[in-house]
Amino acid sequence: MARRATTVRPSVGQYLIERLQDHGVRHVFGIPGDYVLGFYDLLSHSPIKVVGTSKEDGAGFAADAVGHAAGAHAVHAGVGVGGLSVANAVAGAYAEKSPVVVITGSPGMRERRNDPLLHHKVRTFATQREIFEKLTVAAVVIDDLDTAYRDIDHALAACWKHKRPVYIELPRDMVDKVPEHPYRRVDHDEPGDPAILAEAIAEASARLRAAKRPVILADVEIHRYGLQYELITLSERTGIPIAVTILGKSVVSELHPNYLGVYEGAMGRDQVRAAVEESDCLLMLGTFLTDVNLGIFTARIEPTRVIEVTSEKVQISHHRYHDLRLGDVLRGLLSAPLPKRRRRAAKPARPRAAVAVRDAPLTVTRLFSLLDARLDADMAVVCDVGLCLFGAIDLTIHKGTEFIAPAYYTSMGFAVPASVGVALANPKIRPVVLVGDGAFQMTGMELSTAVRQGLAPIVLVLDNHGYTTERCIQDGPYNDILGWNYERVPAVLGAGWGALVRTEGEFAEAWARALGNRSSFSLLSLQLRADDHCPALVRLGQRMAENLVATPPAIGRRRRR
Ligand SMILES: Cc1ncc(C[n+]2csc(CCOP(=O)(O)OP(=O)(O)O)c2C)c(N)n1
Ligand SMILES: [Mg+2]
Repeated sequence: MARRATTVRPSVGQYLIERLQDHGVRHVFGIPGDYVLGFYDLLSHSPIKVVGTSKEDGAGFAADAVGHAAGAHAVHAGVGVGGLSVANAVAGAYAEKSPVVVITGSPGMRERRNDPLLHHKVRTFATQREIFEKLTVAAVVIDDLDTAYRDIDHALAACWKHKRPVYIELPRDMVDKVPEHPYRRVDHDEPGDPAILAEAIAEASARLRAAKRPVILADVEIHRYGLQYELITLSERTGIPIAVTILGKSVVSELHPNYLGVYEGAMGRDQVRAAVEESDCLLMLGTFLTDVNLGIFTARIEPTRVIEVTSEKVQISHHRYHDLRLGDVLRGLLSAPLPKRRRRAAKPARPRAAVAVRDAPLTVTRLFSLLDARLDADMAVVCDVGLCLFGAIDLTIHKGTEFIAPAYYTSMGFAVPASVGVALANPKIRPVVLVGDGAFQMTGMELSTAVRQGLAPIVLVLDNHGYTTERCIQDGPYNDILGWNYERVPAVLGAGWGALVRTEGEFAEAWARALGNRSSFSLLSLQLRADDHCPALVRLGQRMAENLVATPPAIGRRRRR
């Protein structure tokens, strides 16, 4: 991007709003507090929409979900109570690379003189910023009028470049102040060194040309940097098939003939595992080597056969190239002379039309088959942590970036609030929320936000009477929770539609009715046995139990209904 110089003299608050818009922010999620009311007033007179949530972590998950699809998003959280409530969601955005801007209104600079005990203060006025320094790539307090514009630009540029959260604290008496001096605005977007890029591309393409069984393993950074088109073009031009990790799932349409499936070491399907592990040149694009992505480290990938390209480095066997941008490397590979191979991935089977057996009790395996056959290109699967995440691995996502899950940081409570962000970011998409009963009890009240925003997610609550994922690792009474009548949530909220689903027939009927309900949310309370697991979860549970506890796994030891 070319440097552009502009002379601007808006107030600090107006400048922040302008720059958020420049970075594509269309919504700010959060809850007001007295220290931020001035900024809220400015926001409400701007094109940015303020979306009130029930709790700040809901705001954080909603913003994070928008960031998953290469958008920037902002969350407001009041100092102390609000800021610390949003911290977990911001930590997840950091871990999984999502560009979330945290804005905190705080006591004015004049009020801070003599260090008074003002409400919401934890230890000092710096405490919250110090905490957020650990959770973000830039944490600034706009306390100096001479550097205010520059500090805002610095934080937003860091957010955009690293696709990670930043923290901007706005003392309330700074919002309306206008800096005295004009400012030369600079958009930092420095290209990498062309000589390093050329050398990296030459080495990578020579390896790809020489390879007999090259495979691409694509992951999360392809979503975050919006490089889906480049990825699929590279695969189509060269005939190299694409496998993805669970965190990168849906980076390409899973109906594409070059798509292999989700790779997750020994936890995944054998055909995908073999293709990836037996490849003589594995091109890993934007990959995070996390325990979940690597099937709890059951992955067997030979480093000398790998070309690893991330936003931070290119590593080819033991050679490393730094200061390159992921997009430049992908585009460089696209223009490199690479042969077109005829060998293609076996075309993935379209999901078969699973016919519901009317009175058959619903099981986890059948639920995912029935659901797979019913997903379409206008739906995004927004998935929480638990059994649903492992079951969802095998769902067929029709378009790109329509599977959204915290598959590395794995914070429960993500999906319901995230679906609000997903639907607001793209109103043409209908979120299908997969959430366990435990996770629903954490943030399900954000359906209230969906109602206020006129959204119509289809929420599938997998009610297996507690923490089944934990039961797979180690069972005990601490995995039981209070049973709720989830299908009656609409009565509490005065909106939406709910159904209790015990059989396949009831699922088919409730799904059809939910599809037709475009005016508000639909909630299907899916009654499942506590000891009903999907195969991937059983494998994960065994693996984690081996790692974490001395006693053998307790799967199925305690039977529930
Ligand atoms: C915020 C948070 N707290 C605790 C955990 C640990 N944890 C992982 S899975 C799980 C159980 C999930 O229960 P539920 O949502 O009912 O899904 P299920 O496993 O039963 O399908 C727990 C407690 C977590 N990942 N995140
Ligand atoms: Mg559960």
